Amino acid sequence: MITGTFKTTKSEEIFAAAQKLMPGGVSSPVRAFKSVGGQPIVFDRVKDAYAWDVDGNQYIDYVGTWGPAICGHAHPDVIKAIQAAAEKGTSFGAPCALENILAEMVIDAVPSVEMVRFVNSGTEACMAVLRLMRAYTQREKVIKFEGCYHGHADMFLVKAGSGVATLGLPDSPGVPKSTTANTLTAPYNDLDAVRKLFEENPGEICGVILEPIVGNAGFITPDAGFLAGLRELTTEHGALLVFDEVMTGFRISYGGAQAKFGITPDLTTMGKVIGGGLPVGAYGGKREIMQLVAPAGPMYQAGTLSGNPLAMTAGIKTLEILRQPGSYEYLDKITTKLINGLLAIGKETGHAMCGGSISAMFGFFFCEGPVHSYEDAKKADTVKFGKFHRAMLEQGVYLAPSQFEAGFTSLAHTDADIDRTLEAARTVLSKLA
Ligand code: HOZ
Repeated sequence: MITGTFKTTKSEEIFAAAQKLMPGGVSSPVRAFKSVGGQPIVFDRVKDAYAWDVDGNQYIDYVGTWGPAICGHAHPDVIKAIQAAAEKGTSFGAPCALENILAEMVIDAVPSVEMVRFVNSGTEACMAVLRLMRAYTQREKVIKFEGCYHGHADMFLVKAGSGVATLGLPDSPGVPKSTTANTLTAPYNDLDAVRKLFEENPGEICGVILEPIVGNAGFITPDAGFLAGLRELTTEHGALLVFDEVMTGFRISYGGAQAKFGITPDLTTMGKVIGGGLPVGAYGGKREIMQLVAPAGPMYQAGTLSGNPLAMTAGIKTLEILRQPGSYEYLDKITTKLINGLLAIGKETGHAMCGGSISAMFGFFFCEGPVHSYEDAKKADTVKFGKFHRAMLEQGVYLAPSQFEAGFTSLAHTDADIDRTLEAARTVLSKLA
């Protein structure tokens, strides 16, 4: 816990300079803290469940570099493996055996994946998967859900979550109308809306893509029967079901949300955890569909750094750690303790709060709830969230700087860390107006 005066002088200096050099002073919008007020904290280093800023403040970190750090930051086994791999060169641009190892691990773990293609980010994976959906079905329209975020490719910047929601942006300028004309949207958890879209566009929809648990509009879970209903509807209409598991893959369970819920999509996108903190994305699915990807088939997609040996190494080591018995039980235990504790304190201190967790992913809103959709999430008190966020920071707890982002725990978070976080929350919530 930060004691004494919370000083952020160096962070402020560095961020002021950054704003002259980079748009908004950042490399990715949510980091700028625009929706929570105050200046962003400039990080110096991270280790286990903690981050240290350039002023020397220490935080318990629930962002975990936006998901990859599920084993804890700078896990010694991951670092050692990356160092050894770096001795052999940082990029090959040629096949390497490490790709086979990670591919086998992903195929073994994720029910829908029979073949996989590695890329460099979740955005790339989703961009490619949509091309593949269209190539396979020879149909152009796609259904996505309001508040779901599938990276920043043009076709997906329609009612998107994450930074788009955080900044309250309309769909982005620069995206041609013609590019999004084929992107149809429905409210999350609304099967009737999806059914209607299929009826209104017979034989034209290539598939449905969604976050099986939403993490980019805050944390929103699928209602009972929603995923199964989508599986039925897509099959009935000859369309594909795609789970964007960039956040949930290897986080909700070793087989992702699809293993947890027992619903197998046709294709899956992944990122974050499978790169162990280095830039990796992937898409995979049924062999018959994946065989369309070049050079096996005609659907073109490529990448200079794809399958990079350092990134493959970090991913392999991370998955090796995660598959140790007890990992997910532990993650579930501490995350449940965190969210239950937080909601209980909210109640005791008179704040309307709702939220939940599954495995190592959690979220909460300042509203009565329940939150089933992006529309519901938008009704939460974001001003209060901003105040809570800043005050928690001053207590040494680093939460995602947006109401519209899920939180993440790791194997490195201890019971004592959760206790300290709840103690901080009590201090903050009992004073918060
Ligand atoms: N799109 C990420 C969260 N959903 C934010 C990434 C970042 O700012 O690093």
